[in-house]
Amino acid sequence: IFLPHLVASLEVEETYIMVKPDGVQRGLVGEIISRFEKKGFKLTGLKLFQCPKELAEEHYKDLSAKPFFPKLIDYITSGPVVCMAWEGVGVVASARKLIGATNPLQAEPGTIRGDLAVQTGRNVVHGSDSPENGKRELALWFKEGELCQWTPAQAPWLWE
Ligand code: IDP
Ligand code: MG
Repeated sequence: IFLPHLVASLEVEETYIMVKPDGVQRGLVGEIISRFEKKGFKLTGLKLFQCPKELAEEHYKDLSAKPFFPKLIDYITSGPVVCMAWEGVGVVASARKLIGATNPLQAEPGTIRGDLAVQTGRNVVHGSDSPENGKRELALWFKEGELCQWTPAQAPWLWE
């Protein structure tokens, strides 16, 4: 049987991608999911979720000393977010490229932030910055049993 994608399984990474409350309110959920879907990464988890304050603080704990931290927590908890797990070889760095620079005015056209946002404090999407943080964040945002392992029908057309 022709399952060449299994050969690359050792290098497979996971990343936590989240449509932030502004992306949900602005009707950009489908557009944002579509960027990762069309690229060829594999969706392994997806839910609409109202984030509690404690979780937002834990997720962004490395930024807790920053002056904008309270506003960041208000922003992330201001409405539902869309939590996603995406899997693939090199998905962590590639997703960061698809997302673009933190400041949307500096993000390249063609990136999500470059195309769809104008302010750092309303930059519509989150993506993990390392494979380690990918694992850490997925464990924070998803419960046991919420992620789904499957083989896309297009596997042989994505992976040689
Ligand atoms: P990233 O999301 O591109 O990884 P980080 O530096 O990790 O950027 O910051 C996390 C989030 O905190 C940003 O996406 C943005 O929502 C918010 N943030 C970062 N810097 C600022 C700022 O200077 N003002 C307001 N919000 C900020
Ligand atoms: Mg970050």
